[in-house]
Amino acid sequence: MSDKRDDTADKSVEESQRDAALRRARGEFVRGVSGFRARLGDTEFPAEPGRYHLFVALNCPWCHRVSLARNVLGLQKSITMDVAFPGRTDDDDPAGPNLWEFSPDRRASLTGAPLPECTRETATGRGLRLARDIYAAEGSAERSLPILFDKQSQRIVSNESAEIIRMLNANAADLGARAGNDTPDLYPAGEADAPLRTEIDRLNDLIYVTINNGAYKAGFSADQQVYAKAFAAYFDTLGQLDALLASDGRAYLTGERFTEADLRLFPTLYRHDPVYFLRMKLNGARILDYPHLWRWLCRVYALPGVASSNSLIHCRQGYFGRSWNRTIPLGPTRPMPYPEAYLHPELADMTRRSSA
Ligand SMILES: N[C@@H](CCC(=O)N[C@@H](CS)C(=O)NCC(=O)O)C(=O)O
Repeated sequence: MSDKRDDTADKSVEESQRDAALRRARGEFVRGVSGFRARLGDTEFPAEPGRYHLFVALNCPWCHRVSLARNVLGLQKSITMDVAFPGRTDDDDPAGPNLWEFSPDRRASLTGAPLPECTRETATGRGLRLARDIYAAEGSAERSLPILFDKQSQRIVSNESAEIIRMLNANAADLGARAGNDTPDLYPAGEADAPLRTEIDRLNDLIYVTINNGAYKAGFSADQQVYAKAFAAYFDTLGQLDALLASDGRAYLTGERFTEADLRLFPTLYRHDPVYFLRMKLNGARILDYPHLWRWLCRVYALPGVASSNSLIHCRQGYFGRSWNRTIPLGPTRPMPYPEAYLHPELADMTRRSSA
């Protein structure tokens, strides 16, 4: 009997939950839907500097969207942030497995030491260990990150990254964002910008389904057909995006401005060569093999606040730390280790020449 529920999902934000249980039983990875969807900027949650807080894990690509938006909009002082350990709780944890925890003393097997970016939970005044308990305080059984939290009312505003980045951008000035020309407007609201928004929406749909969530569909599905379909769609879109950038030498996906479409593509491509190529079985090619996408990746990486919005050590620890016999792959190291390679747009030409 088909599950008619909720097929109105905005496919740039979440995937259809139609027959989700059946699809999961057949080995397809189906991502759940976020339950906290309030609006920043309305009477309940007015946009005020210093009032809001983010809970993130740096290995999570959805969290990377919000840490990116916080940095590129210059909201680091206005919005405080806690960072969970990149590996969730183990099977023998008294609270249970697979839970995000704020434990800055936990050692990373990759470095053999605690990770300096990790923090305690600092927003509730209770020093909670688990993100799950932030939800439990509101009677919710959810447990995902990121979370946008209101320190004043001690309530969760949103746990949907697509909406969090849109709201931070729309309320940037009231939140105390960095003024000035180098602060991007990720989703311009002006009448004249309607065609640009349409193009951003089109790219968001394509990139969410085939790249952002597509990577998980490939890497976490236990069905060969589902994996093969996701693999093909992923590299087909990479080809399309490389051709789009090549078509007129544009700097960013929609032209000369860095927009939300670029911000949402970056976390996946940043993880591709050092993590997803292996972990998600997306070994059809490296980003380095797409010369225009590679230069785009290096160009975005060089923007103010981008490099400091994440850490590949957290990504490697998070994606490999509890699987793969707990040993974490150290490559690639040629032509250069990562993330250093992102400082070298010219590598794409070298690769092309050497493979010619
Ligand atoms: N639609 C959500 C997805 C968030 C999400 O799935 N986060 C993952 C981490 S990568 C998570 O916390 N999953 C754990 C869980 O749901 O238990 C968003 O984009 O914010």
